[in-house]
Amino acid sequence: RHKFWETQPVGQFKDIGDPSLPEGPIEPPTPLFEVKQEPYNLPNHYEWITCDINSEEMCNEVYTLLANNYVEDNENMFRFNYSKEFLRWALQPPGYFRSWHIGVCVKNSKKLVAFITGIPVRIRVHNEVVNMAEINFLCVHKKLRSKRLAPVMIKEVTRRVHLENMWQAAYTAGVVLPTPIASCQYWHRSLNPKKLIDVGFSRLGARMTMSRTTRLFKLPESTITPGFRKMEIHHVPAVTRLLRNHLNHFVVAPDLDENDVGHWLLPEENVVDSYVVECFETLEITDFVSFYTLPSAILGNQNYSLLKAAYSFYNVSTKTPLPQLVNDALVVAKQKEYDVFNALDIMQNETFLKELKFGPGDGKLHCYLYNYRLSHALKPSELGLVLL
Ligand code: NHW
Ligand code: EN5
Repeated sequence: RHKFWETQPVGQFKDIGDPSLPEGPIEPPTPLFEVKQEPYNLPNHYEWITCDINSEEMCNEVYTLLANNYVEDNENMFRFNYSKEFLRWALQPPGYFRSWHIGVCVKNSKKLVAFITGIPVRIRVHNEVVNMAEINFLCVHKKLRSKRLAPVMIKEVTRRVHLENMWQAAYTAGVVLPTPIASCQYWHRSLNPKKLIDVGFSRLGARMTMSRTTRLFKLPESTITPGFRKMEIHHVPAVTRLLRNHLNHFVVAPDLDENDVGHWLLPEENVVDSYVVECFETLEITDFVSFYTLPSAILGNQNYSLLKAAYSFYNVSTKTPLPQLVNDALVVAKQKEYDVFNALDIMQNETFLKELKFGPGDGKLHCYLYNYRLSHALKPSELGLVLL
């Protein structure tokens, strides 16, 4: 069934539920000098490039490859449209390796036809913190599909991760592979229901009119939580303390320090938005909420070409009830003209999804670890990791 994945150190379907298999690394690290020193072979006429995402030209190439060839929904109506600013942010966290931004291009024309990336991350699994790579943006040009290029790309990124003495990875996908550590569901909260219905993202419910639907999803003009404000750099230590404490409650979660929080959570226009709740008297930070911006291209609609979507990122509530906090994020997203607010059923998100009128989507997101076995799959609520 899985000619490639059967050869890889990942949990295999046949091993599910086998109590004799220990939790932890599947293969031990090999001595660094034994890691293959040369890149894997590509088909004739193609070559590897290491992408400099800071170069305007290279960033454009990557942006265009993904805009035309990256992930679509099951009916090919929408395609993720990561912005260039987003890609720079996603690919250059503290300690990133340029060698993990890998392209394949045509030798003659230098046209980029495939891409895969890794970034370093510390991930805690139960009580153990492991240095891992987060793999994302695997993409093969539509015209080069089903030629077994993806396995070569995965082996090449694995080799380059090994060269940095890292032996585990985390990744997510909409497809089922051997074998998910958690299988999560997308939920969607309409902010602009008329547009969502017009473009086929959602449907008018049974016995619903457009005006009833608009009323159903109406939000207040402004946020209601006292002390709700945009996160600033001086909030980083407090947000880091809150977040580290919060992430301890999950079985798998990133281990973030102040540097990471500064990178991943300081607001950046049209990339990431974060809000803190500052106590009026003590100036203490009691809560925060964040979302990232990932529009989708609307394929083949006369009236609209882009769906503006916000995705719930990391949220922590200690004083403000989580539903109220996220409702304020919905209000902000609506003010900023997002069409939809998306969230997975991970962490404590189930405590607000129904109450805030999110509805289940038709997409799933499966989360995976490479070279690390878990004895049981997690419930989505046990997963504390959000990949972009
Ligand atoms: S998930 C998004 C992936 N990208 C897309 O869906 C974009 C649109 N699709 C494409 O570009 C987020 C192509 O269809 C792709 C496959 C490139 C997906 N993950 O070349 P072939 C990520 O970026 C397996 C992993 O002929 P193709 C996460 C498939 O099962 N494997 O197919 C990426 C089969 O293997 P099998 C996937 O359609 C994580 C083989 O590829 C996959 O032309 C990567 C077929 O290859 C997917 N999403 O290209 C793993 N989709 O065994 C990282 C298909 O079943 C692992 N396949 O025969 C960790 C590495 C680091 C370790 C460090 C220690
Ligand atoms: C790597 N980091 O399928 C990620 N999206 O539900 C890669 N559906 O938008 C993996 N099909 O349900 C990504 N509307 C895997 C996801 C790929 C994209 C995807 C799904 C997630 C999605 C929408 C549109 C469906 C269009 C037809 C959907 C229903 C919304 C409705 C709003 C009102 C309340 C009920 C739900």
